[in-house]
Parts: sequence; structure tokens; C-alpha cells
Amino acid sequence: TSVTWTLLLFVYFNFSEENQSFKNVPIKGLEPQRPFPKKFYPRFTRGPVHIPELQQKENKIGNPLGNHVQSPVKGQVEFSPEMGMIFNEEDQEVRDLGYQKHAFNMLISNRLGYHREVPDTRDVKCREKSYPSDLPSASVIICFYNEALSALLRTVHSVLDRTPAHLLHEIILVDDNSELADLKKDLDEYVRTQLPKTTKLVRNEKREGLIRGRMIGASHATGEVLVFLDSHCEVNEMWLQPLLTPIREDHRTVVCPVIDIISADTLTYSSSPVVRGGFNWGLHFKWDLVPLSELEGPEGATAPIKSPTMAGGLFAMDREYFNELGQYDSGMDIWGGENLEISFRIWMCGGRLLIIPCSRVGHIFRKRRPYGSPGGQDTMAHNSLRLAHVWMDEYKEQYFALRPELRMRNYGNITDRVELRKRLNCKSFKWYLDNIYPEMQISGPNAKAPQPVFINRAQKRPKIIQRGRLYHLQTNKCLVAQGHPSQKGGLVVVRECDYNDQNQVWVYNEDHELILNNLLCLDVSETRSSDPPRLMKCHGSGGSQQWTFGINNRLYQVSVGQCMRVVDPLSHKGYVTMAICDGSLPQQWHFES
Ligand code: LR7
Ligand code: MN
Repeated sequence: TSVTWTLLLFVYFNFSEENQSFKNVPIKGLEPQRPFPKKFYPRFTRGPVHIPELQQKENKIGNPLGNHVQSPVKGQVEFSPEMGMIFNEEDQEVRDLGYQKHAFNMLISNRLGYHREVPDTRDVKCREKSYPSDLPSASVIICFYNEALSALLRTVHSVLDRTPAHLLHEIILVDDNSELADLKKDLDEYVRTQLPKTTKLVRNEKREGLIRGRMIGASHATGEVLVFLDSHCEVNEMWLQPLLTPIREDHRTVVCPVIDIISADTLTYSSSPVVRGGFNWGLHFKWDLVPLSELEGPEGATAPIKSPTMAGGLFAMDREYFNELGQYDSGMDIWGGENLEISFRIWMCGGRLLIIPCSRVGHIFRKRRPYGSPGGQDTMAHNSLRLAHVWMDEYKEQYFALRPELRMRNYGNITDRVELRKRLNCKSFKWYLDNIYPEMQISGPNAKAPQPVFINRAQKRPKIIQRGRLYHLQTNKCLVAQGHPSQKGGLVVVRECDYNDQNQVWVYNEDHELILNNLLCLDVSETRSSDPPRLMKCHGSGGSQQWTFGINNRLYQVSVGQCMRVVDPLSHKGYVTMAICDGSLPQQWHFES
């Protein structure tokens, strides 16, 4: 079957010397949606600058952004935990809309602008490595559907800022028929006027999904190597050279960077442990610890690691090899399954898949996918069925044992893919399991659901900074659980302080968590920020459980961008709520040891 896609290709050539000098400054009307005080945008100034609007706010309510000044590097805005602070309804709207449409904090994303420094998360030994000078050139392909403009452009600029020009053949943006009108108009103009002409924008006339989207992107590419990225990434220092090197040595090597974590709630960039890709019999991707055997050797922690599967979004592959190996299965729709399909295909058909610890790329990890498929189908099931029937031989029974309802489900025509497997002379799935993923046998059909890469709490106990009472200055009362402090979802209120009561004792730790009586964490829903704070199980991934103590005795919630206040200081009920930080008495708290 041949599928025809009608495309509109927008390649713009009117990039002049003149606008090159403004290249990195957002142009008028194109600032990230709903600009934070205009002056706050990234500029090429060096050293701290004085920002009148900021100063004004500072006088009124204390420095609204903590100690956050322009960083000396390229005039980028320096990240601070209070970056998501809400000043007015417009900020609130950007934040709430962002969660709704993109499932991450768009207010912070917009304020960060299109450039920022990220911590160099590589092992120190990576810095001493040198790479060949004659590496192949790369076409970076970024598919997106309804992406937040600031996240997309930060992805693009991180590539432009941190890739040597001679290695970056082009960037191809594939707009998968996004429905956000602003995104279309603004991006169009931005690409045309602000980006080098080697950044191209391709538009799908109808929604294709990320799998066919990437195939379309690849069909426009002319670089030697294809590099795929999601549309909400930030590449780190020296990210590309370590990926290109093993491909230059053997064009049938496919490589992935280590995927660092960008928090959806705070946009904090943090390091991921080096793990490798696996899967369970439900055909969900999961991360596995790297077997010790893989970690031995002279290169130690910096050596490439063989990975049974890839996460899917971030990898590099020789362009000709991508075509030889059968690109992707064009019968797969929207989202899901293609990562296991290409992983099995790489290993079973004579290639190999490596994770490169010295290459690091951050990705915004969201708690939910903010979009569905056009017809509401479960595309993950459809795509998984196709891959099971083409690649898994008798082991597809393991999948059906978990998903019996899919046994009779129609999965379309797979003749082309079955032929491809024959033509490429690929090995059996049993060979793959025995040689590439021997651990799988042990876990069997009852393997658990996938876990995201969040840093393993078991290994890391946050240090306690302070232990004491949360005292409300205006009412002379203390913050306590309304019910029992072990009750999940329970509200907090202010009550008479009792200095002998363990149930009034809070711990504040280096992860900015507030834990009552060593039991539960103070938490505010990121999506329903009008809900009052509650006690919840500590999840250790920041966001809704991150609090800072700031100027004017405020108690600030990092992901909601607001301060905690007592609703009615005269009421004996003692209810608290989140509100715009204004430095007023009801918002003043003391942590007392
Ligand atoms: O219809 C669509 N059209 C698109 O162009 C749907 C999505 N997309 C774009 C989207 O804008 C994004 O840039 O495709 C990209 C991936 O979609 P996400 O970000 O919603 O996916 P994800 O990060 O939740 O999911 C992971 O698994 C997917 C399975 O199909 C893809 O392989 C994603 O690329 C992959 N992401 C990663 O591997 C990043 C690390 C995550 C982990 C673990
Ligand atoms: Mn993603």
C-alpha cells in the first residue's frame, strides 16, 4: 500500500545579514505569549541589569523573582524557584491554559524565553573526551502538534546554540497540522525572519501523528545523519558529537542520548541516572538498571551502553540506514509503539542500539498526554498489535495473555512489513530475547507498568534543613492538619500552637518539601490551583510539593506561583488558601525551630 501525503513545504530564503544580528532576540509581537514585563526578555547584555518594572514590583512586594537577575551568559534569564510567580489574572490565565493545553507550566516556559543555560549533567570524564573532526552532518527533525511556542523555540535555539555549525546541516520542523492559530502565525514569522535559512518548516495538511510525521520530516532531510527530537527538549553541552561518532564508525549503529528531566511544573533541568530501555509484556516501554557487565571496561561510566529498546523520541541514525531499515511502519497512527517496533527491528535485522552517556538532552516529562487521536482511538493498542504481529512471532501470545480483548481486533494490512522483515533477513524474536534482553524471561508476563525516569527516592534521602512549627504571625496560630496528620488528602488549618504536640511539627528539607509529623507532604494541585493545600503522600518529584520561604515572610508554592494565606484571620475555622503574593499580613509565616 502506498500512502500519499499532501504537504506544504515552507522554505524561506529571505534571511539577510541585517536581521542576523537580532537573531536571538524575540521580535515585536512574537514574544512568548502574554509577556512578562517586556524588559525581562533575553537580550545580549552582560552582567546584572536593572529592570525598572521589576524594581517597581520589588518595592511593592519585595523582589518578585527572588534573587533572579539576568545571567552573564548571553543575557539569559537565570532560573529561580520563584519564576512562576503570579502577579495578575493574565499570568494566572497563561499558567492555567498552559496546563490545560500542554500539561506543563507555560508561564515559566514563556518567562524563560528561548535561550537558557542548563547544568552540564555529564560525567566529568566526558569533558576530557575528544571527537573526530570529520563527523557526518546532521538533520535535526522535530515534529510537533499544538506545542507551546516557547518550548518549541527553546528546543530549536538550544540546538542552534549548542551545535557546531559545520555539523548542523539543517533543522526540519514538522507541524502536524496544529490547531492553535497563534502558534501557526507566530512560528511562521519567526522562522522566516529570525532563524537561519537552514531551519525549515514543513506542514502536514492533515494530522498524521508523530510516526508518519517523522517519516515526512526524514523525506525532506539531506544531511547524512537524522536526529529526532521531541518538541519540548533542551540539548546540553557537546550533545551531538558523541552521538555522531559511533555512527561514523558503523552506520548501522543507532544511538540515544541520556534523557535528562525537565520538570513539567517548574521547568527545572536535572540529571537522569544512566539507565537503559526495556519493555514489559503489555508492550510498554520501561527503564531498567544497567547490568553491571555493561558498566565494566576501561571507559567506565562514559562508555556506550547496549540498550534493548529506546524511549522513542530522541535518537540519531544514519539517514541511508533509516531508509534501508524500512523507516517506520506507516500504518501506525498518532502515538505509541513505534519505539519498540524500531528497537526490535534494529536488533533483529543486524544493527545495534546504544545509549551514549556523554550525550545529554533534557525533555519535559508530563504527567498526562494533553492530546488524543482525532477519532479517539487507542492508537497505542493499534500500533502495538501491528508490531506484535510483524515482529514477535509466538511471543505475541504474552501480549494477548494480558490483553485478551485485542486478540480479534483489526490491525490493518501488515503485508509490507512482513515482507520487509523477510527481505532484510531478520532474526527471530526468540533470538532477540535470548541475546539482547535475557532479563525478560525472568520477569515473565506479569511485568509491572512502566516507571518514568524520576530520580529514585530510595537512593536519595533529602537532607533536613529545619524542623519546627509553621507559625502564622497575624493570628499567632500554627499550621496543623484539620483531621489526623496521617490522613491523605486532609486539609491544613491554623490552630492554637501547642509546643508539646508532635502533630504540629513540620520538617523542611533540601527538596523544598514541607512534611508534617514525618508523615505527609504539603501539596497543592497543579491543575486545580484554586483548591486549598492538602496533605499528600510525598512524591519526591518537586512541583506541587515544593515550597520556598521568601521576602516579607511569604510561604511560596513553586508550581502554583502563589503564596499561602489565612482566608479569614478572624474566623476560628482557620482555613488557608493560595493567593497572589502581596506581602500582606495574612500571608506572613515564620518557620520556628
Ligand atoms: O499527533 C501527534 N503529532 C506529533 O507531531 C502527536 C505528537 N506529536 C509530536 C509531539 O508534539 C512531540 O513533539 O510528537 C512528539 C512526541 O509526542 P509526546 O511528547 O506527546 O510523546 P511522549 O514524550 O509522551 O512519548 C514518548 O513515546 C512516544 C511513543 O510514540 C514517542 O516515541 C515520543 O517521542 C516519546 N518521547 C520520548 O522518548 C522522550 C522521553 C520520554 C520517555 C521515557
Ligand atoms: Mn515528549
